[in-house]
Amino acid sequence: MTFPPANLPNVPRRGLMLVLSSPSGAGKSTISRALLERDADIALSVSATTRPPRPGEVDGKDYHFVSVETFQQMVAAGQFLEHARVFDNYYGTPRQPVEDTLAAGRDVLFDIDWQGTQQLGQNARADLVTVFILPPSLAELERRLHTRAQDSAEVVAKRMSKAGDEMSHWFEYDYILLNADIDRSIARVQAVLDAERLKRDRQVGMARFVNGLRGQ
Ligand SMILES: Nc1nc2c(ncn2[C@@H]2O[C@H](COP(=O)(O)OP(=O)(O)O)[C@@H](O)[C@H]2O)c(=O)[nH]1
Ligand SMILES: [Mg+2]
Repeated sequence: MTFPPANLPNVPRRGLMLVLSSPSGAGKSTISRALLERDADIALSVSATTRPPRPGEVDGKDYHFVSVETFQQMVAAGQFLEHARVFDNYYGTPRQPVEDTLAAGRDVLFDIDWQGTQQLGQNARADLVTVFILPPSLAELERRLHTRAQDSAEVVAKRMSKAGDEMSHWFEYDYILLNADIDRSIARVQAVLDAERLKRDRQVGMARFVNGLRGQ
């Protein structure tokens, strides 16, 4: 199913920044992928990372895979909107593509952790909508991490041990989603996005439109 934009194209609105965070394996990537496929008005922010690519990951699409040295140069040059160390690697959101997407009247989707979410919140709270995704149980989280089978047992164990820390930040998010049924979760994130697009403050062209309706 394809969802239409929130309002008429001739009623401009401010773009928003939709953040999805979760512990590894809660289903965030699946939800993001589905959202991007169904909705032409939102684009993914492709992060830079120093972690090596997993099998099947494409440079420039899943991540910009960079060396630690390049990452540090980008930090020094102010090229990141936010950046953080997660597990043993660095991750950061390149600034320019986000600004370009918002300027073009589209929304931006971020798959970032709680540290990055906090940093974005400091600079752009009004444009930020944050969703935290929780697994239905710890056993289910572990099962998903194992069946993904892209990481070694050691990496899975490490991610499990970090899940508790990550989940402790649920309280900092606008929306909390328990992902027990993937289709339902996708529909719910879409519902959040649709509702947020309709917020009055984002509809910067509405006063003019209503004046037109009233013949003024
Ligand atoms: N702060 C921040 N976190 C990021 C960024 N990109 C990815 N992350 C987070 O880093 C964590 C690890 O991501 P990844 O290595 O792809 O493994 P995943 O947990 O299986 O998705 C996830 O929580 C991501 O949301 C970024 O640009 N900034
Ligand atoms: Mg991910």
